[in-house]
Amino acid sequence: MERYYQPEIECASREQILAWQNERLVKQVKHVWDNVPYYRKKMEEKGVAPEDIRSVDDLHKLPFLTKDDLREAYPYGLLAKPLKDCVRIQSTSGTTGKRVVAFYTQHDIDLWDDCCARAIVAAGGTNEDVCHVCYGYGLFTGGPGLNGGSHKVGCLTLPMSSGNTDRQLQFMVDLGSTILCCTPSYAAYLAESIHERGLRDKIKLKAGIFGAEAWSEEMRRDIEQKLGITAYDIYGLTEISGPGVSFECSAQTGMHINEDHFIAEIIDPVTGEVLPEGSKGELVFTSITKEAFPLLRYRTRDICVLSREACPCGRTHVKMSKPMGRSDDMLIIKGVNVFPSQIETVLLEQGFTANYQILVDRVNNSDTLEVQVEMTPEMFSDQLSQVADREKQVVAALKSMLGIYAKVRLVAPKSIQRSEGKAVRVIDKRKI
Ligand code: DLL
Repeated sequence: MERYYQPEIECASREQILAWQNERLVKQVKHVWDNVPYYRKKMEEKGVAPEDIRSVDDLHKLPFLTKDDLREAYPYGLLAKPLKDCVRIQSTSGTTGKRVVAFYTQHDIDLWDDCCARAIVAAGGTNEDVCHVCYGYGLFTGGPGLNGGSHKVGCLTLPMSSGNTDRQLQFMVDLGSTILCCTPSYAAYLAESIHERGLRDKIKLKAGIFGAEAWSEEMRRDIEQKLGITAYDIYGLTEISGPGVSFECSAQTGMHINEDHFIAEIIDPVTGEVLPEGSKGELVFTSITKEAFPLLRYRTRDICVLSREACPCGRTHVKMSKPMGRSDDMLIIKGVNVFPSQIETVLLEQGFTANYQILVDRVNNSDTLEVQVEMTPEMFSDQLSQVADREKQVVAALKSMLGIYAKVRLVAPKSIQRSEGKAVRVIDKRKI
């Protein structure tokens, strides 16, 4: 059995990590200045030149990049290498506006594969594993990223892509998949289907690597228990490469950011001010090793906390908490900030599964919030009065978590559409 593991990098001292970051940052700023006129102009407007950036301490002097910049510069405006040196593009789904495209040289793909390999190893993966990848393949980074990582680890890789649940389950059983990679909502759906078909004893899964969308600790426990696996979180975004920017280890208390490739900062999402370590705020990344699409100080919109507490796994790279939601996902209902993840936590604590939908509307100039959640089959066979009592309990629990009233509708099992990729859980009719 071989383990693809790089303790000299992943467990390096803080001094060593900083030395890598300082050296690579200086080089990267020069590369961008020389090759990306769009960013050079932004630096000039801020009165900063490459000589001003001598170490990570100078990072705050650089201008931010946002998704709007990426859209404005679409498609080639932020490219830092000639097209002849690029071998791949990937793209965001474009659900919140014009698509964003990211470019990769072969070197960039190798580094990305490496980051995903680290995630698979941290989940216990070795060359004896059968890695079942049902993130979407194609423009979405999920499938290609985990596929590349799985190859590096030497797993037998099943490039399933998403959808066709019957075929997923057949291959899972026939080929003895041991590691499952998909979105947590699809994992929950697969778990439900395995249970219904009585396949639990026929599957050999031991670990899951789930990410690309927010999921709560309660949902983790639910999936772990239903599939009999350990479920690990993985985070990333197309702009910064894709999955594997950070990943969870056996401690399951946050995701190690691959600091030899990415420098993370936490800023106040309103003022842009850099916040001290341990503060909650918006995550900003600077990629220091990418060649084709090297973004400096990219604002992710993801809200989280960074921690440098020693990790029992021995890895020394900084950990980020699960994103507590995106600053642009946050709903403002009757003037109150509501994150969908808070609602999910309440529902799972109350014994429901993650099959729910949040409907927001405005009636007579006042915001309304309705949460529809599926009953489990056991709840569905309860007396009507018990269902009404349960509804009241959820209303009270939501009121206590959010501070506002939410109408709750318990709906029949299987009545909310299942997701094979990222789940659409919020319908905000105020925006339609
Ligand atoms: O979702 C990349 C990815 C693929 C990550 C597979 C993990 C696994 P995008 O489609 O560009 O890329 O979406 C990026 O998804 O800014 C977060 O808001 C959200 N996101 C990604 N991973 C997580 C996670 C991929 N583990 C956006 N928890 C990010 C919560 C996540 N949100």
